[in-house]
Amino acid sequence: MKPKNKVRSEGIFHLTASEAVRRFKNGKASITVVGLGRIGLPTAAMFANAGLRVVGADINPAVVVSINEGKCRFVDEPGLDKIVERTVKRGYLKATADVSKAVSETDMVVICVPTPVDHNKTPDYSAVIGASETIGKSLKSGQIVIMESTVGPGTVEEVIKPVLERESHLRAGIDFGLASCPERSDPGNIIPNMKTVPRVIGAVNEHCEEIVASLYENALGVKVFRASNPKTANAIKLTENLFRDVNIALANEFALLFEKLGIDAIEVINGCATKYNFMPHYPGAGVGGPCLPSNSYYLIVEGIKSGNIPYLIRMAREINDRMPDHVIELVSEALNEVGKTVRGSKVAVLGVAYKPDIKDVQLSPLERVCKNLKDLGSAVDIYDPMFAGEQVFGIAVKRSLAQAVKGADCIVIGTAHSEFKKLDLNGLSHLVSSPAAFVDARNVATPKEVMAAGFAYRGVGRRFLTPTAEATS
Ligand code: SAJ
Repeated sequence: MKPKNKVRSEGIFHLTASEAVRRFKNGKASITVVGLGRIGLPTAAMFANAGLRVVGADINPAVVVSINEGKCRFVDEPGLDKIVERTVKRGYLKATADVSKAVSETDMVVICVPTPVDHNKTPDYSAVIGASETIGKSLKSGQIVIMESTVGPGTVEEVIKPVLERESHLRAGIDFGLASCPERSDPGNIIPNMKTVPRVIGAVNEHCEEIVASLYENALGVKVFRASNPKTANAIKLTENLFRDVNIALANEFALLFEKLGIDAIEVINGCATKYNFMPHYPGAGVGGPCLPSNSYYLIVEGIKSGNIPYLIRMAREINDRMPDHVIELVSEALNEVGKTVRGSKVAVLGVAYKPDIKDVQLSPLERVCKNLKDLGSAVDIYDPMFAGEQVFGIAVKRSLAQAVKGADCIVIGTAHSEFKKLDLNGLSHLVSSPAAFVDARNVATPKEVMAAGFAYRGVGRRFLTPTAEATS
């Protein structure tokens, strides 16, 4: 049972939950969102869209300027641009580079800064610690701080809380409120998710939980799962992501196994998916993005500190991180089938984003695929509709699929962008340097159709038949 703290007069933390929410709704209370990236900007926009006064604070002046012009840089988040434009125009959302001033003039602070892992796979909390130091210096009694950034369980209680208390000379749970509400949105679907996906909230005490839960329920209209404390809320967020990473690793392990057994892993998984309690996950080029490749290490670090080092989630990371190497193996096999080698071949990589229809290459496994191909002596061209004409991984992305494929000895499907789900395989076969190879690392094409178009085919987890075997099968 969390200790009930005494309710005092000033500041929303010292009001009843209903009074606090009323103040936000009638504009007498306002919110600062620190960090206006792919989570922070939608968070600020959605609170502003609910009629709350929001100040978005970011250290990047260019981000501040563009938002105050009503612009949204995330072209792949449907609906976000219109909400930003409308809420800025109506004065509900404004941006500033002065975090301290924003904190001193508002009532609640939501932290949405990045929490990456460094090259040693060690969580890098410098951004959240830096933000907490700045916030702490301006923190007043009665304010509430909410951590939406993903951190290891215990980090809010053991790292963020002491920083806020040290810088503010205030006490969490007594003078100010502190809660975790880990972000749970799917990049590319953030606005719909923020309207429908329940939020998990864990606060330092019951009163703070009541205010924060009431605000998210009333302002954003979402259901709230009330966790016992911030540590538990962060454990829930990490568990759902690590569950996904481990299951993707299992799918990748099935793919590697079934390829050797001449069994089509996609057919197997789709068959399994007909059973009511099977959750399909699919093999591919590997696991990328700002979340899954990093989240495991937040928990692994806590495990190492507590003396219980997890095995399965570490093994899953190793399996997923190995998939780009497997893609190279498939490219080599397919090129060998047409008498070519990786060295000296031209490879067209179609899709480098870490997942379909999103403009984001953070920790994309295709970076390793492109690098390894170049290291092995291939000439690599890229086409990705989200990056056409731009530089990605130090490579100029072609402006069209045809430009990338022309004269290629091998085509690699790296991302399952919608555009690649209806490829004109016969048309491509006239553009490539025949005989050519086709490696599908995201299982968007049908093996038989690719082979019928004259390519030497390989796919992650896919069953394939070489032309001679096809003839006799
Ligand atoms: N991937 C596979 N096989 C699968 C699913 C995904 O190889 O069956 C790969 C993707 O290609 C990608 C990576 O894994 O490279 C991550 O895919 P993802 O769909 O999990 O995409 P994310 O990283 O944007 O995941 C986010 C996460 N949201 C948060 O962390 C708040 C995740 O928890 C969500 O499940 C996911 O969005 C979603 O689909 O909502």
